[in-house]
Amino acid sequence: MTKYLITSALPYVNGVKHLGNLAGSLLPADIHARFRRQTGHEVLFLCGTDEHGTPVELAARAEGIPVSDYCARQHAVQADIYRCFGLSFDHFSRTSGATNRLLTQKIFQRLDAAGHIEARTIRQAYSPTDARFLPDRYIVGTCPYCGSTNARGDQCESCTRVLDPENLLSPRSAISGAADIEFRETRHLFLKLSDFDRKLRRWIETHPEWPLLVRSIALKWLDEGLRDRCITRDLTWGVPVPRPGFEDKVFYVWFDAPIGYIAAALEWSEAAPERDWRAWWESGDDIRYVQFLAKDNVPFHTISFPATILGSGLPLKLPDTIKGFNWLTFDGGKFSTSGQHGIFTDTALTLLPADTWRWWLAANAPESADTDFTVERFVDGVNKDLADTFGNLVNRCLVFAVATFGATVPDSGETGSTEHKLAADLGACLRRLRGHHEALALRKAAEEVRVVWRLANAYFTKAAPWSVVKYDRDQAAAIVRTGINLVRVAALAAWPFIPTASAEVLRSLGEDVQVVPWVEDGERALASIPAGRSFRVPSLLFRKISTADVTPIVACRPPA
Ligand code: B3M
Ligand code: ZN
Repeated sequence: MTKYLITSALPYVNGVKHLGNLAGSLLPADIHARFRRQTGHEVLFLCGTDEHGTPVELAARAEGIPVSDYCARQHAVQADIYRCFGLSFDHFSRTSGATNRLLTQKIFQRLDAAGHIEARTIRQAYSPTDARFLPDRYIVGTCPYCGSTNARGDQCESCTRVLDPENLLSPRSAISGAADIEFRETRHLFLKLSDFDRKLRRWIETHPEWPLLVRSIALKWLDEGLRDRCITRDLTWGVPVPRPGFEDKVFYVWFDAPIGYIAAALEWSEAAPERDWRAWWESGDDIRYVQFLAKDNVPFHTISFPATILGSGLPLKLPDTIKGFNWLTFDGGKFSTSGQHGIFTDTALTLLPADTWRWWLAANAPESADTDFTVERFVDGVNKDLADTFGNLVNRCLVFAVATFGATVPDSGETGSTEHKLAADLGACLRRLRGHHEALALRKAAEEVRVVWRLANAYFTKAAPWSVVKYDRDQAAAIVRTGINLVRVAALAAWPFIPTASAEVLRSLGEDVQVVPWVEDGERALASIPAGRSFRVPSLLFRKISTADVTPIVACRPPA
């Protein structure tokens, strides 16, 4: 049976992430991992914090603590939040760990030995006041095209032109404001991406099934011609470059970050003797590797990381599928960590159960276009789906069952043609649901879960056991038995999306929640819970919420 290696893009360690980060990689990856486990596949689901880069270093400096302390603390904060969101990683790693450092250095040395690395001298902005070289985006100045005084060295946000820091008029340091910017020569190492042009194109062309978003971004990069990429930086925080003459430099964060996926598997493997990371990263057709990421990460995952792997000559897997996401916007604007705009994952958890957020974000995933989060749409959506449809189904079925027959599944009565028809409809629906999961179509999968819930509710309403019981108690018992089984199917279908609530329902029915099964045969599914089994009504799953439940937290949290 195929095994699934699943990774989500590694969130930067600086600052608690907002709902957009959850929606655009972490959550969809978790839903897929859960679906694959549910269908009996072996899964290795990996993630971790991306801990290098200038913003991380500056965040630590702003707090006046060592970067490593800052990272350790913020890693723990994020790990805890993701645990509360039910993200079922097999391992949540850190790119600043020793495993990733050693692996990154080894991969670099192999690239170097194979001739894919070239040293070049470039001119870089240096500020004597800051005593450091400044990355392009940390130089600000006046745009030579539109005159905006806040243009960054890499781009002017006012006129969107791509800039070179040397184009800026009156450049100054974004870190200190110092205007003593000079351009100094410095030696750097470049990964010769052009060496991989043909191989990458062939690889991407053999995957016509990839989402259009991902393919088009990757092919655009190839069509524009691959430019060699500088993979070193004049910084102290990062993976040290193991080459004479470059001792005072570290790798560019995007060089070591994706290697972090492999390092995560290594760490996972080292934690128990029966685990073997090679069985996941070095295997062939029995493993499918699926990556989840936001669209701005696509070039790194379709071009530079695959080039790194190919050039290393190591027998490591390239992804079989890359699922990219558009943006989740917030009230028509960008979610932003630095701009404090949006809802952050920690605050979200203090207000509503994780499943409430999970459901809406998955059901409205920014797949084919951006999704705009508004409080009204969110409240309306979760009330309709979770309180009125799923919660209502569970409650009305089980409350009526207990009140009429007691807290055991009644055994009298026979099911008939209505239930056969229901079983057939249910089976078709569950097969469609599997298809949507397999196609990584999140919204469609969520919509199919709604169909399961609606089918179940419609059956119960139409069968009306509360009327039938007045003249045919056995018939009412058969309806209730079917209803209880429908509640189970409704929870099973929803489990990848809302695992906490689903597990609560399954437990209340006396089901094992360690291994949550997948169901597809309608007849069998409706006869799964035997007569005589005791059950209970679970506590309220989803209360109705109002905009007042969400509004106070909007845009109120400072970046960590
Ligand atoms: N940390 C960017 C991001 O969070 C980056 C992803 C790394 S994946 C290897 O969007
Ligand atoms: Zn401009």
